[in-house]
Amino acid sequence: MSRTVLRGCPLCEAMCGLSVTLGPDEEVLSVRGDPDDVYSQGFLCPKGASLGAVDDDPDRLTAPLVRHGEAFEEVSWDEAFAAVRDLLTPLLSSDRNTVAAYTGNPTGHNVAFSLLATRLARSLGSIQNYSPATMDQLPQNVAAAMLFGEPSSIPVPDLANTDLLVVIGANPLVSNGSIGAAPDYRGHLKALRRRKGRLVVIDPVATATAAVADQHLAVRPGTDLFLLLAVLQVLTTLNVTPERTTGLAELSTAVAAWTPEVSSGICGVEASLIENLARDLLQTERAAVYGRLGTTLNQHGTLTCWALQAVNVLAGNLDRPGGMLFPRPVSGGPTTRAPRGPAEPFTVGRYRTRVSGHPEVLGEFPVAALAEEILTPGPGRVRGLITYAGNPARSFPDSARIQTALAHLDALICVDPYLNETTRHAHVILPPPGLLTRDHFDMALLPMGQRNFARFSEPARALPENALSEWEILLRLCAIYEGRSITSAELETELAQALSKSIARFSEAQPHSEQPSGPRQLLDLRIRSGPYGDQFGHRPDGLTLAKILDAPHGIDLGALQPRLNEVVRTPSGTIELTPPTILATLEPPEPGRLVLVGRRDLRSKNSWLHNVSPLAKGKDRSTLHLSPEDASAHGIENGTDAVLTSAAGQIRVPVTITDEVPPGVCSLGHGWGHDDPHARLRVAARKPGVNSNTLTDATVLDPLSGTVQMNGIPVTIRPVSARAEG
Ligand SMILES: Nc1nc2c(c(=O)[nH]1)N[C@H]1C(S)=C(S)[C@@H](COP(=O)(O)OP(=O)(O)OC[C@H]3O[C@@H](n4cnc5c(=O)[nH]c(N)nc54)[C@H](O)[C@@H]3O)O[C@H]1N2
Ligand SMILES: Nc1nc2c(c(=O)[nH]1)N[C@H]1C(S)=C(S)[C@@H](COP(=O)(O)OP(=O)(O)OC[C@H]3O[C@@H](n4cnc5c(=O)[nH]c(N)nc54)[C@H](O)[C@@H]3O)O[C@H]1N2
Ligand code: SF4
Ligand SMILES: [Mo]
Repeated sequence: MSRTVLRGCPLCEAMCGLSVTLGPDEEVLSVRGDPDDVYSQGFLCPKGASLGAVDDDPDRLTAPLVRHGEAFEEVSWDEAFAAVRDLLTPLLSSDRNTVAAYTGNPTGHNVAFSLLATRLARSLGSIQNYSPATMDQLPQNVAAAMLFGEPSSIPVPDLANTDLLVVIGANPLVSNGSIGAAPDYRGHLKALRRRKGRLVVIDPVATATAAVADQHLAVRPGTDLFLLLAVLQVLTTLNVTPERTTGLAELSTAVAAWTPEVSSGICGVEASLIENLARDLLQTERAAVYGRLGTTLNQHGTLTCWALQAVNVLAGNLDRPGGMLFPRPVSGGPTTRAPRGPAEPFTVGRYRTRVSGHPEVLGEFPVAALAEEILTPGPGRVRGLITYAGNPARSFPDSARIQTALAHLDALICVDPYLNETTRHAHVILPPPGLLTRDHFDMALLPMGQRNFARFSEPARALPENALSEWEILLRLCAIYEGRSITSAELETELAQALSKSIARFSEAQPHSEQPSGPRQLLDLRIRSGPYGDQFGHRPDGLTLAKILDAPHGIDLGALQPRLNEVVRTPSGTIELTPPTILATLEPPEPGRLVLVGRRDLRSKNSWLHNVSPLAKGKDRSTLHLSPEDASAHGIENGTDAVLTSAAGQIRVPVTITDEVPPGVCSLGHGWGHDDPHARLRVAARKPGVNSNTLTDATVLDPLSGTVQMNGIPVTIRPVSARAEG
């Protein structure tokens, strides 16, 4: 007998609702889009369709591993946690800051982690916190904090209603979008065209998204800030009167010199096109400017994100239907309830890294600093590292150095299902069970969705014998960090009590949960006290987790609505447009160099889906895209190898010649290079690809957020044949 289970997809930010059919032996027979899903209405992509294969990958670890020399031994969970305790306790009891934590990307798709993140960090009690934010969206968070007073308040484009969508440095037809993702992005763009709306893509590369755009502006890498300053300059000359703002006069002064003519010389986009863009944004009632990694991963990331949102504000497109809107997440968030007191100005640098003195930003240090924190001798040197769902050996800048650092640790504990390029250095690997065995709720992603909705998925499969849920693994780690012999059940009770106490501070009702224990209890408390919640009986029609559980296709909570009054949390109570002083000393990037930018692939997710057979099929995806002009200037032929050199390192990579990249720009995806003989990724090793982060320089950062420049890396290129071997 087969049975069908509905599940939220945990593989990207689009949050599709899937329908998984299992056979009598719990084998996955099919994965389809759930046509009745309130959010995704049947959409699915090749990754979602492979969800069963992801879980059934024979290389997935099923028992904890402890390393002795180069060899790993399978051990029991008790033995594994005893090993973790023995490794960490001496470090933690002498200096807690000698143990660092890195929280990788998949934790954002994991409700256990979302609910436990704060406690894990508090239990560890170390300032050494790292995450992909400093190679992803931290510039957007810092810009949101500067403008709106709350770092998590990043608005998303209202795709369903906009008439002019400007996409800067994002490729949603491949990435499915991010911080504004959507199931069936292509369908949204087709609908935009049907209602006579326009799509403008600003990207150095003629991407899949640029290919369907009405206009593609091929900006020079790393110069979007200058283009956006010119858009602001034009807008300030058009007598705009943005509501609820301060600092417009200071902004006008700061951008006065950045006319379209001046900026055009830097960004390579014609002055008249910049001028028209500004006017169109102002004149189109429903217009949205949206940016992602092409705007963040450069030396001016924060200023670029600040300028982008300032354009939305000045053109009257923020907090408007069809413009940029702030979702209202069902499990609540920093702006879904009244403020607790007067707003504090946004500050960074409460503490700094030991070696280079990088300031803390939103409680984290730059990933670019971790290697030197481990490798530089002296008091306080990082000697222990815990990774939760991360692969620094492939995702971090300057791969050679971070790999040396990983090998140098006295304690590396990895919560990860694979023996990969990072975890091969681990002293202990704690593997969570498959994605289908866990509760799924997109707690971290609902604040970035296209509609407000709620969907909770129960496990599709039972937990295998001897497996420990990720929730349980994390609770047991908390107890070790805290040096307590406390059971997981006791810790759960503590967590629920602490959450109830904090809810009681803003709720008149008596917080209590109808869910017995575990993640569901905490989630129920959040939902009931959240913006649609039943407020523990005060609003009987409101939501509880039980009601959401009864609606496996999801509960639609409506289109995104204006909510600026709730969102703005600055000390002045207005959107603060005064530009940061650093704007006065801007240096454009050096022109005329060949630069490397990143590229994503539909059947991939950063570094970790390359071992899943159905997703690994097809031709080699890890090739360097090079323009015909640059190829012929350097004597490089299609399909041959070239040697690419940067300040950080050198790689040998096969070349695909394509006019999708303009002269002066080449592109290569990250997360490849599955050639480590100590990893156990048998499928990925057949097509290992090349690790682009060998070339990423860990010393070039956006000073306001500590985010590393991963796009626009200066490189030189030569054919392999120019010297005998690369
Ligand atoms: N299939 C797939 N989907 C994914 C992922 C994946 O690995 N694979 N990863 C997920 C993750 S973690 C994230 S954060 C998101 C990222 O989502 P996106 O940001 O949409 O993804 P990218 O493909 O990196 O898009 C960045 C774009 O910026 C362009 N670019 C580079 N430099 C510049 C520049 O200086 N200026 C401008 N204007 N553009 C520039 C690049 O050419 C590229 O098209 O995707 C998520 N979705
Ligand atoms: N050059 C360059 N580098 C980049 C980027 C770029 O555009 N260019 N993008 C950056 C961005 S946006 C991001 S988000 C980072 C991603 O950086 P990371 O998060 O470090 O890298 P991933 O490849 O996503 O690694 C995910 C790890 O989690 C494990 N994993 C998967 N599912 C689970 C699970 O359910 N539980 C646990 N415990 N583990 C799991 C996988 O086995 C893998 O080891 O990479 C960054 N690096
Ligand atoms: S688009 Fe994203 S959420 Fe939807 S099926 Fe694909 S990977 Fe899953
Ligand atoms: Mo990311």
